[in-house]
Amino acid sequence: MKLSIVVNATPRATSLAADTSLEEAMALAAEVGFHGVELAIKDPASLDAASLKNVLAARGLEVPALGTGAAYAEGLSLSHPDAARREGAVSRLKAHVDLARTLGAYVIVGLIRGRAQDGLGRDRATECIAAGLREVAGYAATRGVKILLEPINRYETDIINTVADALVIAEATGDNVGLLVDTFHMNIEEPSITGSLRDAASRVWHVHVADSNRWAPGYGHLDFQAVVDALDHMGYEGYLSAEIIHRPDVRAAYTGTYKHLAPLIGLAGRLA
Ligand code: LER
Ligand code: MN
Repeated sequence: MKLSIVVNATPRATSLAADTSLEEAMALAAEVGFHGVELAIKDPASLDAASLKNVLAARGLEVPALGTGAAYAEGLSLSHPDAARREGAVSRLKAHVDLARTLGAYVIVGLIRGRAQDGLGRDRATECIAAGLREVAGYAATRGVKILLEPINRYETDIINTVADALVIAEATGDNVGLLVDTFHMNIEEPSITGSLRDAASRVWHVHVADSNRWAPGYGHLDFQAVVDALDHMGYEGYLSAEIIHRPDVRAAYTGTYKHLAPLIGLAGRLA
């Protein structure tokens, strides 16, 4: 397994990353020992893929995944009551796929799926999410890109809250649609975090790590040894990607994540 941390590739795309320049975040991630940075992006059109790739290579960092949730705040979602906004979400996701192809990354479908309570209700919202995902997955398949559907806890959205919910939709929408599981959401929604991981094993392609309070691993009461053991047992070789509140400060969030997780995945602690 490898370690990454979410960074803002466009300003304030997510509050669960440092509010610094991309350059500063990449420098700190490389210094601390992360293998990659997961990029939270508002609109990929504002990024120059080729120069981004060069900067990442110079730092020795991979990009496991692109985060797309900022589009929801712009009024774009796969389950928006307005068809034009749904199409806008699909177009935005296709732009992410184009960038993901250049960077060798997954594309995340998290909050961009929307909320049933935004107007369509559960059944119609589910249909629209599945239709949008199918279209994006088809576009992505011809470009060798994979999509990640993320179950998100009930306080952030009212649709696709559990690993089982996401698995049904992923299996119905494409061979290149897998799951991003997030320990913070699983701690709220799953009866057993390790049991749910095992149930979805073959489609768990990416993992967000945050402790029970959404601070860095080690600051709350989640058992990351048990999570890593379950992932190991499944043969998971992907990333543990920290999507966390950066408290008490940015450096502590980075170093705390690394110090807590590196020994669990057999990395010689660079910061020890
Ligand atoms: C996105 O990965 C996520 O986990 C959401 O909680 C962000 O709002
Ligand atoms: Mn997440």
